Amino acid sequence: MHFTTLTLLSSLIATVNAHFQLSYPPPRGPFVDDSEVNFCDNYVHAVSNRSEFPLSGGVVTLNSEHTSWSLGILLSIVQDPTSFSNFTTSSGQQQLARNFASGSGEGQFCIPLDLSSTGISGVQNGANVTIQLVFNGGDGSLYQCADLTLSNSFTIPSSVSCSNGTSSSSSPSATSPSGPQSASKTSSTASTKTGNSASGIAITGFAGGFGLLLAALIATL
Ligand SMILES: [Cu+2]
Repeated sequence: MHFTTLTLLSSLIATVNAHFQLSYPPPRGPFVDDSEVNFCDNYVHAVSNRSEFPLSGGVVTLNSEHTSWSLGILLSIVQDPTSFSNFTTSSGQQQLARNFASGSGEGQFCIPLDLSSTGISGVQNGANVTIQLVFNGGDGSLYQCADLTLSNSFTIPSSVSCSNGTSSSSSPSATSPSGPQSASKTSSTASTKTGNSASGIAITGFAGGFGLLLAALIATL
């Protein structure tokens, strides 16, 4: 009985500790917590309504639910990338639009993503590309994807919240991904910012959900 209870509690804690959500550009589909350990949050095909994204001066925004994490951003120029192998270079390494770097803190983060400076062949005005965020907050690698059409005239909409944040770990240190593949490029020093808008809602929601689950569990003992 006690062992079972502990096991249940552990799995509950593991569930409510998850994860991260890509906010901008919009992901392939609505966030599915349990699927985020899979390729593209288990959305295996590119969407038909791609998002325009600036060739230079782009940003990615996300909500982190972990206090300490790493993030790298993979890029595919395949029209309908359906597997991790579509996000590799000709030599089989991860094709990185942004090198793995560490971040700290929960809540909203705004991360610069200047695709024009990646030097990846095929990254040009009008190109259809897909980015895949690889996030690890200590419970394994998590994945979300966004299908984009690149534009040299498009700018990030003002509705995308990339301000009112305080600078956090202004030059994230480069880390090696824990998987068998490793980053092949040198570290960049772009900063990440963290804000506090909206993050409280998500965290409160999770905490509340956990409390209810815990109460339900205790009631069954
Ligand atoms: Cu998590």
